[in-house]
Amino acid sequence: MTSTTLNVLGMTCGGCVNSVKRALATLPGVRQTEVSLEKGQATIEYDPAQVSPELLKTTIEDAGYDVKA
Ligand code: 9UX
Repeated sequence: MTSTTLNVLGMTCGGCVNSVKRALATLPGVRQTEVSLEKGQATIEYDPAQVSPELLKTTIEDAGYDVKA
């Protein structure tokens, strides 16, 4: 299992946090996500055999937010 923290731009309320969590939860291989509205960060625990960091990023972007490494 691997963990990464991504900077997520554009989250402005708790609903955004839930949107990001929901989007990530649809990906096979994602085990756990912690999303901080205050920090604007998502920490994601995932199986690198099943999901790539690039897919984590594009999934958050497709949900309507921006990701800055
Ligand atoms: Mo809150 Mo975010 O009303 O996509 S859910 S701003």
